[in-house]
Amino acid sequence: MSDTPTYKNILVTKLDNPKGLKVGQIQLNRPDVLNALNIELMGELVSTLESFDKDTEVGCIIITGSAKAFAAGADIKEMATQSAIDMHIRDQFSVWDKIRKIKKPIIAATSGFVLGGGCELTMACDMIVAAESTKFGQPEIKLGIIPGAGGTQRLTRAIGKARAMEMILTGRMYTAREMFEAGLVTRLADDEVFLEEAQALAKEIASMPQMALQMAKDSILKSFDTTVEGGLEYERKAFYLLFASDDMKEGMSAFVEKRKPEWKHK
Ligand code: DAK
Repeated sequence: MSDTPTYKNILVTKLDNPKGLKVGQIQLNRPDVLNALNIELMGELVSTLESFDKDTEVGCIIITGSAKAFAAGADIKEMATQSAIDMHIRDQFSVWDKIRKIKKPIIAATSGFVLGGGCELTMACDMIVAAESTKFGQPEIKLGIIPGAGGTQRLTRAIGKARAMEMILTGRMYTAREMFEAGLVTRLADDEVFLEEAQALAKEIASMPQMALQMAKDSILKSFDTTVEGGLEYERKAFYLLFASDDMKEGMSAFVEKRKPEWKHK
C-alpha cells in the first residue's frame, strides 16, 4: 500500500499487487452526510480518476464509501438553492461527464445507501461489487426532480425498461440481491468482506495486459451507443490494433513456449 496526495473529501491509496499492476483506490469520505456528492468531492474524485488513468503503476481502480453509505446522492443542500440558469452558466455538473472518458476499468465497491447520484456513480463505473447491506435507489422523484447523471439511460440499459421505470417512478430502495438478480450488480458479497472481494477482482484485472484491457472496456462501452453492425466493426478494428502491441506478441509467444507472459503494458 502506498500513499498519494491528501484531499478533503476522499481518501486515496495505491494497493500493491503481487500479481501485476497496482490498484488505485478512492474512498468517498464525507461520513457525516452519508458521502453526499458535493461539487468539491466530485472535483477531487474526477481529478484522482484522471491521475490514476495516467499513472503507469495503476492497472485498475476501485471507488468505495463507508459501511453506512457508498453515497446518498448529490448534495441536496448544495443543489437546493440553485436555479436552472445558475446550473447552466456554472456548468458544475459537467465534471461528471469526465468519468466516462477514463480508460482503465473502474469497480464500485458498495455497502449501505447507494442513492440518486450515488447509484449513477456506480453505473458510470464498469462493475459493481455489492455488500449484502447495499440499498440501491433513484429517489429523485421524491425531490421533484429526475435522475440527472445517467440514471434514466444507464439503469434502463442495465436492468431493462420495466424495472427501471418502477425504480425511478417510485423512488423506492432495492436490496443488493434484487439488483444482483436484475443484472446491475456484478457480484454480491458478505458485508465483512465486500471490499476485499472487490480488491481481489481489481487485482486479477490489474494483472492483465493494459492495452487489451482498455480496448476491451472501450469496445464494450461502444455497444451502448451504436448498432450491432457498427459495434462489430469497432471491435474488429480494436482487435487488429492489438496486433501492434508488444503484449500481443508476448502473450502468444508465452503460450507457445509454455511459460508465463511478462507484460510490458504497451
Ligand atoms: N445531500 C445532503 N445531505 C445528505 C444527503 C444528501 N443527498 N443524504 C443524507 N444527508 C445528510 C442528512 O441531511 C443528515 O445530515 P444532518 O441532518 O445530520 O446534518 C445526514 O446526512 C444523515 O442523514 P439522515 O439523518 O437522513 O440519515 P437516515 O439514516 O435517517 O436516512 C437516507 C438516510 C439516505 C434515507 C436519507 O438521508 C435520505 O433520504 N437522503 C437523501 C437521499 C436522496 O434523496 N438522494 C438523491 C439526491 S438527488 C447530475 C448529477 C447528479 C445528480 C443530478 C444531476 N448532473 C450531472 C446533472 C444527482 C442528484 C441526486 O442525487
